Amino acid sequence: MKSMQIYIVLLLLTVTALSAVSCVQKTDGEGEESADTVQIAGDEGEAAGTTEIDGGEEDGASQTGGEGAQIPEPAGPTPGETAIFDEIEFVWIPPGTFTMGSPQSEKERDDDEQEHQVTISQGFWMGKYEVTQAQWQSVMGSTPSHFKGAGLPVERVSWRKCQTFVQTLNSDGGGEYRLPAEAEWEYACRAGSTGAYSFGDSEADLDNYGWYSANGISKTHSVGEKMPNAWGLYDMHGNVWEWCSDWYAQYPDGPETDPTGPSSGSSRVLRGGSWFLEARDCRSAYRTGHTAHSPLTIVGFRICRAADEEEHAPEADPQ
Ligand SMILES: [Ca+2]
Ligand SMILES: [Ca+2]
Repeated sequence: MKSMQIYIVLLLLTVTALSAVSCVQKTDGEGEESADTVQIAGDEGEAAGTTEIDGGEEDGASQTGGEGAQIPEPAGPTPGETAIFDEIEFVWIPPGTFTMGSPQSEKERDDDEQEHQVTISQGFWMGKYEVTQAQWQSVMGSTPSHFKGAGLPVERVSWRKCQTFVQTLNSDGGGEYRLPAEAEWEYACRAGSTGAYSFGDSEADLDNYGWYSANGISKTHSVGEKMPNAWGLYDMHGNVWEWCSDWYAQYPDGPETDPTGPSSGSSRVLRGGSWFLEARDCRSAYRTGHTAHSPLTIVGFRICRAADEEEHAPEADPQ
């Protein structure tokens, strides 16, 4: 009986050892990723800890160590986890419910920021940075920006041109890209925060997080130079204003789930303020609209990518 137990233990050890070996071998395979493999630093010197994904294949299991996991999300990626799709770096935005808009007590708020509850039912990927001129050049083959520099955010791109950018990326079949809905933008900007800015209410601290009229010295700046928000998104306050997919209008009354704005309108939503604008225009809740065909040197964008099936957390009920 005892020898039988020893035999089973040995058998288990052998199986464990063999699966460990096969796991290591998988890591070497082109484009093949085992469930717990994280490819670190490709030849372009990408940030360590980034999950490299090609052609829409995703393992969704990059382990970042002991921290995180405030939200139990067994199946999907964790909030703030990053991944690269089509050479653009994204951050995972988890599903959740938040208060969109600003309270009456918020300094210098506008009337179009009525507070209402919004639920984002599906996690999604959002661009970690504003789309750069290098990325625009690579997809569109053009250099429309007024300020020149590969690492600068692209500007002088109309809402319609940004749709063409998204459609071009999608036509390559790598994934489902889109502009963020306005609610997704604010939800991601806040990253759980409730103050005027993602870092709190202090205008004085904005200098650490964004380029605006007081520190922007009348130009755009390379993406990612300031501090990110809690989910690792950069330049959500300032640098270039960012197009959202919605028509601009007053918010409807009452709570909403996955809102995408009205079905028609005369201008598209801009969010986050810019190098040209005052601090109040960089607030998380601040919103305005601009005509879809008109490019400006203060306006750029970032894109989102829909989650693959297996990335949805099981709690995220698609209505
Ligand atoms: Ca921005
Ligand atoms: Ca406004």
